[in-house]
Amino acid sequence: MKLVVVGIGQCGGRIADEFVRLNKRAHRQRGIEIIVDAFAVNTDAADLAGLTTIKADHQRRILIGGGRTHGHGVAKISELGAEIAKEDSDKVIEAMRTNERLFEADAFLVVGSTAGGTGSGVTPVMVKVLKERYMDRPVYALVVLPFEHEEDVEDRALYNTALCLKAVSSVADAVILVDNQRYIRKDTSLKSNMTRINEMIVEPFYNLLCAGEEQKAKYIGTRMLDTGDIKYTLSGWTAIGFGITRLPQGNLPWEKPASYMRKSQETQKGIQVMDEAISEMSIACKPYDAGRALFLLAAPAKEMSVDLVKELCDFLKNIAPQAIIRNGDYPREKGHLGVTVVLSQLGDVAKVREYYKKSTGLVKEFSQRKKVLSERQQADEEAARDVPTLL
Ligand SMILES: Nc1nc2c(ncn2[C@@H]2O[C@H](COP(=O)(O)OP(=O)(O)OP(=O)(O)O)[C@@H](O)[C@H]2O)c(=O)[nH]1
Ligand SMILES: [Mg+2]
Repeated sequence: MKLVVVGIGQCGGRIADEFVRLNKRAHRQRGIEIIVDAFAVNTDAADLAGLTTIKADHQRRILIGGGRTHGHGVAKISELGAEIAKEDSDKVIEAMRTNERLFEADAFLVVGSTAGGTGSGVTPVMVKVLKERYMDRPVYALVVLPFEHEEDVEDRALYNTALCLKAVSSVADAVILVDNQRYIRKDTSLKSNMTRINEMIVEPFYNLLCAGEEQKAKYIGTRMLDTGDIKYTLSGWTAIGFGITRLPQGNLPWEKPASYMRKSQETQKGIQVMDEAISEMSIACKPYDAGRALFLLAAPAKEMSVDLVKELCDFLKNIAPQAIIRNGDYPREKGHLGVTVVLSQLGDVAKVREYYKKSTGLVKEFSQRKKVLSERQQADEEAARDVPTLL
């Protein structure tokens, strides 16, 4: 599957940058292309300059709202981000049109944070505009939820998140939820290491996007997972996860287990890795609530059997009994066994519901704050009424 990636705001731009690196890796290691083009869109010029891999021209790193923000961002005000996006989205579409190969893309992926003003405000508008312009392509959103400590100290982070989730879910074909907090569960030192977190966010997409793009027969599985399967599966709230394990390298006869043992070890390993993928999903969710799901098994051809695929299918069916499951095998990994899992059409995501709930109180508070501010301004003007003006 080939994507056009559009990164919004600082977080979105950096993750789009990471997708470009993933594409370079696919090219280098496998000779295939998974990203047709990538763009970074921001209201902040310095953030755009800080990217490293997206082409450094004005058609790829696009500053919007320059007239209003003078290139300094929208300071967390998502409403301003959305207004700017409505005015300036043409700039992005124009830039995309300069790429004649854009139509080779199977889908668009718009990426942004839900807490940032630019990410939360611009992402839903961008998705809407792309859907209107390219009606025959799905437009997916990947949105990054804030760390807990950000929610604790800044109620704007919560409020922006609720606004963004509501808007983006009403326009995107699927919303892939990525919870920053989940990436530091095992290693809190990662909190300050955004690059590492971003690598972990994009990693599950590697095999998923590559599998359907393979041309050589030896890299095409018994059941190839292609673009059609992914498009069918992605719908509504979505989570993605990836697990991997190194396979024993024993090549000498006495290092090889007997075939009956090998088979049960193989199945056990496969299930273990799938279980890891599910517990490492990008957002905490209940597989039981998924309406659609897919999994991709990647391993050396000799390590994959029809039985293993069947066992994995049964395992997933067991925990996601309501889901229509698509699956595939990808004979590519050397010395590793990897499983990618996507759970989609999630009926109920507790975290999303929590954001909506917590923000209802804030709606009143923010409009009250706005009112107080304008009353103060009025009082100031009133007090200065009799002072002569110099201008
Ligand atoms: N995973 C990840 N999260 C990030 C990254 N950069 C920022 N964030 C998160 O994104 C949120 C802040 O949003 P930003 O993307 O910095 O803000 P913005 O969209 O540029 O909007 P403004 O700066 O308000 O105009 C916070 O929750 C951060 O934790 C990143 O590179 N990776
Ligand atoms: Mg910013």
